[in-house]
Amino acid sequence: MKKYVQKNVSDINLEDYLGEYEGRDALAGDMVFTGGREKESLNGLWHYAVDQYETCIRQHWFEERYESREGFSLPVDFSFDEWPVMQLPCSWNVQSEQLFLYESTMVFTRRFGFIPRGNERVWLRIGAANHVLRVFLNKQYVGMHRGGSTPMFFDVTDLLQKENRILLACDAARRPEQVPTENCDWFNYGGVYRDIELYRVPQVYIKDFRVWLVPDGKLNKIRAEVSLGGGPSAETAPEASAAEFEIPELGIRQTIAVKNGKGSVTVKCAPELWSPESPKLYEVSVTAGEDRVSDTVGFREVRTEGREILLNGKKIFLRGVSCHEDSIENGKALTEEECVKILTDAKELGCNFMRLAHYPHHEQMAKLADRMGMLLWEEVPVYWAIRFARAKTYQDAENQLLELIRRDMNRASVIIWSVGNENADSDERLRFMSKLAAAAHKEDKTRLVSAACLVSVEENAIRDRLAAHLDVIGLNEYFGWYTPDFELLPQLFKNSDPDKPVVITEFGADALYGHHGSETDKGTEECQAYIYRRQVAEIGKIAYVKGMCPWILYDFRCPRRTSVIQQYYNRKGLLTPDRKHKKMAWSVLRDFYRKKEEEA
Ligand code: GCB
Repeated sequence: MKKYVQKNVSDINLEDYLGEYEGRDALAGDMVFTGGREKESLNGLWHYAVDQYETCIRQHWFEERYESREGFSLPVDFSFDEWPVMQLPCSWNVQSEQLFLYESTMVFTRRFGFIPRGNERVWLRIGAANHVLRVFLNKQYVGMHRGGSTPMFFDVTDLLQKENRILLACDAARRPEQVPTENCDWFNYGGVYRDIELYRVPQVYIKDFRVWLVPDGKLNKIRAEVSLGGGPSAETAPEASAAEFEIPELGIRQTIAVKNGKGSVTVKCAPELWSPESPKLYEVSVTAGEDRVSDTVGFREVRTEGREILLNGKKIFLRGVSCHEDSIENGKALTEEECVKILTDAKELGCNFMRLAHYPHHEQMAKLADRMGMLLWEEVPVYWAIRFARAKTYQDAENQLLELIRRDMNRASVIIWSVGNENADSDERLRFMSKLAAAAHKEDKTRLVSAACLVSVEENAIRDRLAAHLDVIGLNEYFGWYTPDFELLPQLFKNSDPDKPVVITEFGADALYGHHGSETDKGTEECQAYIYRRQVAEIGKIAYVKGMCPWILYDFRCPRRTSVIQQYYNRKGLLTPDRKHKKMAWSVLRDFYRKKEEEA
């Protein structure tokens, strides 16, 4: 009894109540390949409570200290099974008006049954929770995850019972030291907004499985790499010594020798190549000991040569558009239908390329893009004024980048990893982002690395020092809008002489659908369409510009945008936020892309 009374007192006087949870982060190194695996879903109705003061983690609610001791019963500040319920995954802001602007901690809990099958390990995978998630299972702290858009894995083998209680404390607070930092140009949706699942694997299991077309210009070799996890104890190297790699449609069945848990093979073959026009996919699988995983994979090569981007050895112009993960009804928790609609709209616009800004979108986007034929730029939220000097912020950014790369490594649609957006060119930022670019190159030698850079205003040129570390230079420019003098755009192109391809990663203008006026009236459809006309006319003339993805496909929620035209939406969309109505600029871009396609 005494212990608990004292604990209570220490709870309310403890300043560093988060300290005890540090050091148990789920990281990229904990990820487990899940393709083709059976899963047990924990999606569904969860009890929830708004917990603004984080009393749950201060007071250790997860310990469930409500039993009576020596005749006294202890008061508690929670009643898990009597809390209201919410369907997870979701963005909580769009579940009720009361929660719309809530940006702090929410606690979720549910019970679930589990039937152990003996010799197995069990991983809890949560697709994403914004921004920090702390996980508790059966009265124990399991671990935490930072980064609001990438998946996390926890080994819960030793904690699971027949009847279980899981508790999730999801902290949506914006903080200066986080990635992204506290200030950004999109809505900060809170929640556990991607799938919550359990995966059973054998004691020795396939931890990672990567398959790609070797990018040596020959288009005739597939490489597969496999790594194993587990083993009789964590210290011992995994036992399996061989794995079987198969692509039945290509007649490939190849044994991979596995040493110290790792193995790889390069197979000569002639796959039908994947492209946006012909998105051919193959079933691939690997078996090791008792474990088997599979995936559906396209084979294509992307590389640069001078100022060209080559897809399967052919020059390509990226006819793109940018997009946020944001919907009126569902916030960031887009349904599959919504994702299909995004890709369908982009196709109708004439796109072969999309920029998924400014953070990793749901993995189903890349899977659908593989199927539907769309090239993708994927990005980590190193956005604006990140704390570049802080070592832990770097670690967080790099971990998010590696989680993204490992998650989408087998997606043919993804051709570019972006390490950030619009960061001012300081020495600290150069150190931070060049290291990040090197980490992306080291992890994945089959794709291009880029970043959306700012125009050098002093020189009106493409001069970002980070460009030396990138394969493709992304450039955000807002001539006609934030930089009203349009004449500066042709000047900028003349002043620049990049030694690699440039993609115009943003340009655009706000317009409220149905609001009409003259070409110079800001906020009208005419003004937006005029800016698009001028932009495409200039961009179309520049030989080193190898692609573009204007800002943006749909209007999106944004707390910074308060004018009568905006009403808390960024109105630079080519379509309205309900995805129903096209603004006039839509056809300007569509016509330009049609012309580009004919020229190709
Ligand atoms: C930018 C940012 C983007 C903003 C956009 C705007 O340069 O990269 O996140 O939403 O401008 O509308 O100002």
